Amino acid sequence: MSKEPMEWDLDARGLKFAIVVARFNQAITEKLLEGAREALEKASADRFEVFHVPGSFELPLAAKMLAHRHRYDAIIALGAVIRGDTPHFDYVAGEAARGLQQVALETGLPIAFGVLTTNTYEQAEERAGGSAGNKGHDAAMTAIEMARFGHSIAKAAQS
Ligand code: INI
Repeated sequence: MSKEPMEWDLDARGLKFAIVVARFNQAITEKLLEGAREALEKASADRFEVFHVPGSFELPLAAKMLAHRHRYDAIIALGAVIRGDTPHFDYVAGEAARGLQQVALETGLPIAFGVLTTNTYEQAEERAGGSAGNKGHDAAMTAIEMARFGHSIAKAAQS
């Protein structure tokens, strides 16, 4: 597995985003949000709006509701599912991943998966602005890249 940092040099001018954040494990998810905000601001995103939901399990429905507003070029979903916290880790993590992908495929709107799924709280901290970077930032950069991809395809179809 590559440990190389991904190369990010993206321009988000003219693009609009929704960020949907789970409040469960809020100390972690607010750091993911901070990383996502920083990435969008640095890339000069036109606008982004932040929405909160109770937990990661609620992210897919929230993403679907937001997708149906037709106001965004991409959605960034942020959450933290920690195995130590729950015997239903696999359901919450699995349904969040499956549901978000399903909404993206059904609506055609890019949805970046910024949901940490870790064994321990410490591992989540490492990935939320600690030694392993900030996965909220990475999810935002993925959302920018996929939003641009969508626009480039639309442009190519016109020419
Ligand atoms: N939600 C999370 O985002 N992370 C978790 O680790 C978690 N645990 O441990 O249970 C969690 N549970 C709540 C779940 O997302 C729903 O909000 C809840 O089941 C109500 O639908």
